[in-house]
This record gives sequence, C-alpha cells and structure tokens, in this order.
Amino acid sequence: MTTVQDSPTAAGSGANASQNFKAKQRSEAVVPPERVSAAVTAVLQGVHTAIREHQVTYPEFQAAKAWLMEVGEVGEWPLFMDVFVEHVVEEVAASSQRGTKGTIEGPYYLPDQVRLASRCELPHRPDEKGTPLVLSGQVRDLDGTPLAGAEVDIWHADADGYYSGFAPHLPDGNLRGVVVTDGSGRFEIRTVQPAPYQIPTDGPTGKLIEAAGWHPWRPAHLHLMVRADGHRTITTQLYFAGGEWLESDVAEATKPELILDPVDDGTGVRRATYDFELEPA
Ligand code: MBD
Ligand code: FE
Repeated sequence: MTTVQDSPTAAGSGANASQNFKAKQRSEAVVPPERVSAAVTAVLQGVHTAIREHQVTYPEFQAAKAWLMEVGEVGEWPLFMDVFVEHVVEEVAASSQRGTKGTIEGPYYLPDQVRLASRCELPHRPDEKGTPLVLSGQVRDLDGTPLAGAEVDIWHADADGYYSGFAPHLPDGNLRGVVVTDGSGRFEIRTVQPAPYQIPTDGPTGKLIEAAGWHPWRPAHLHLMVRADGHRTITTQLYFAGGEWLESDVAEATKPELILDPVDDGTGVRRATYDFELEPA
C-alpha cells in the first residue's frame, strides 16, 4: 500500500539533501576577513540596490523573511543554491580548467556507490521503466594517453525524474555507480534514459518559481564525476539533443559541448559515446 510517507515530497528530498551536504562538509573553508567583507558587502549592496530600484515594501520584506525561514526549515538550501547560484561558481572555476567541460554538481550526488566493471549495467529495479541507454567512451589525459583504472562515477534520475536517496520509494543506490575503466581507459555503461527533472512544486523553491512565473524544469541529464590518479577530477553532466528544456534549464547548467545525440541501434537501445579528457592535477 502506498502511504503518504512513500511518495516524494519537497521536505523529504530537502531534508535528505541537507543531511547529505552537512555530512560531506567536514571542515569550514578558511576565508580571510578581507575576502569575507568584500564578497558579503557586494551581496548586501545587491540586495539594497534591488530594494531601492523596486521600491520593496514592508509586507514584501516580511514575506521574503518568511520565505527564507521556510527554505531552511524544509532543508531546501542545497537545492536553491545549486539551482540558482552554483552555475556562476562553476563558471569561475572553469576559467582555469582544460579538457572536458565541467558543469554544476547539484544537490543529489552520493559518495561511495557500488564499484562496477568497465562494461556494466547500473543497479536498477527489476521493473525499471525507461528506454535502454548505453553510454560508452574513453577516459584520456590531455595528450591522448588512455587512463586505465579511472573512475566514472555516474548518477541520474529515473524515467519519472526522481533520484535514489532523495525519494523514499526508490531503493538505495538505484541508477548510481562508480565504473572503473579498462586497460585502454574505456567504459560501456548500460542504463535507462532519465526524464527531465522538475524542482519540487510543494516546497519553497517551487513556490518561488511559481510566484515569479518561471518554470521549474531541468532538461534530462546524466551526472558524472570522472577521477584518475594524478589528474584533476571533472564534475559534469551530459544532456540529450532535442530534449525538452535544453534551451531554458532553470539551473543554467547546459553547455553545447555536453550534449549527446544517442542513436537507436535497431533493437530499441539508444547508444551514445562520450570521451573525457582530464588535465594533470
Ligand atoms: C538536479 O537534478 C540538478 O542536477 C540540479 C543541478 C539541481 C536540482 C536538481
Ligand atoms: Fe540532476
């Protein structure tokens, strides 16, 4: 029987995302006072400017406070920050990164997933819905040297747009795995086509989006973190040509270099290739 607790809620996924974030945030970054002052002054000046330019009223100011409180109570800060802010932090980081393009990590990465051989199928439910999808490719150094034993850590939403670990009806580890490349740096991962992701409409982030008349969608995507000894880890996502919301990702995290164009192999399996190039650490 399906109970209320079994269906995904904003509070459920938000609480899990907040807990997960706190667990991996082992130590506070040490930021010198000059830098704290410069960045926070700029942020506050932006807020002050918005209030003056838009003649924000007391009721609007109080509504904003109530909304900020709710984001914390429901645990949606990881979601909000990664959707609306992370893409600019990534843009700054990307300016000193060579090789395959990165993009935002988002709030739904979970470490320590099952390790899988270079040719593998991601863990899934026996009745997992969705069009079969095979992603194959090679991990290389910038000079073209294949990287054997590299890790392709992959996670993605299911055919309904939900992530395991953040939706109570999904088994732990579903559609997540750490794939280890073979002697020539190659991998071949069988999974299912993910659906576009919709920001939960029942939480404060979704309510803000609705109140502003925006849309809550991200295009369908695969998340990847690619690691190899002596190389800089790349965190990225791969999208699908022709997919809905590609041109209007709410998280502004698409890049033209990150779009797959899978082809049906004649058996109903969609196949795509993507090679990753990592720079030296
Ligand atoms: C996602 O699936 C995601 O990738 C990001 C960046 C934000 C919210 C949900
Ligand atoms: Fe995602």
